[in-house]
Amino acid sequence: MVDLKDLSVEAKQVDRAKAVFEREGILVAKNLLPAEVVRSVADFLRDAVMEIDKTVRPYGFSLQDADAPERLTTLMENPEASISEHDRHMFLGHFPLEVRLAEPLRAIPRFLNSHPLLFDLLSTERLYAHMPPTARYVLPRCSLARVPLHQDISYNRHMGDFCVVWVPLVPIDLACGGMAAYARTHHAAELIAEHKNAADGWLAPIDSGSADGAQRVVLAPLEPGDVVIMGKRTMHESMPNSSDRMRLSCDFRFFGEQSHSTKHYLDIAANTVVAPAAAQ
Ligand SMILES: O=C(O)CCC(=O)C(=O)O
Ligand SMILES: [Fe+2]
Repeated sequence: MVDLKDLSVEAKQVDRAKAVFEREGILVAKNLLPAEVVRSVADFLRDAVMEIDKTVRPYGFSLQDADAPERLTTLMENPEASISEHDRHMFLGHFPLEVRLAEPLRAIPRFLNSHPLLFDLLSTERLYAHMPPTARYVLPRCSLARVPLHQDISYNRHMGDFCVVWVPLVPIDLACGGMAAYARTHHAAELIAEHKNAADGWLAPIDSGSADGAQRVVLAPLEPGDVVIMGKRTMHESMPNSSDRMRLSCDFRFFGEQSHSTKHYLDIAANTVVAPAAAQ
């Protein structure tokens, strides 16, 4: 049995953190992000949820209603409600592209660029981040909006080696779930059976039988300021939110100078988005 404690290291203990990351393929870096960085991103995303609510209201309800998850499900299953792809994606818990590209989210990569941890984990002197990052909201009592069991490599075949950094922006516990991940799966092959997105936009779940159940760790509790770092092959999935709180999180994919990407990425030190060669 792997326990959350086995994966957790104070962020300032960089050498210990690197040893855990290399051994387990999952690291919970405790107290990595300063409170003001987390707060600024959380406030920005909370305001963005209010904007999403404005798109929902013409359908006769609000994201703040107790039955909002059921109302959203009914709405999206109604063939007569013509909902654009943009809105559908947003109603499934994703923040829209303009939010994900906005400057306030860059506070997180900017801080990480000032801290030794990711440089050490990736053995690099320069840090890059895939653009855009992902940001998600999960409504209270919502079991939709869950990413099925996957490895990030299957969603990011355009990058060489990279690590995933998952950032909770609210306290995560067993009720307000974050993720569960499988330790020591970071050297596994890519396990996806078929590379085709389902109607909900996700790839079909990989078979949990590919890993030993005893290696599964529910990554809770976590405090704002803690981050989860995983390898590109580490198996993981979302947990439901059965609490009366909204879950807010964002996730980034970082790579170093020995790696590459054929899509847009952020050169963090230069604060510049680099476009793929063909698009320049
Ligand atoms: O936020 C989630 O529920 C899933 C996140 C995830 O799969 C990731 O950060 O790679
Ligand atoms: Fe993922």
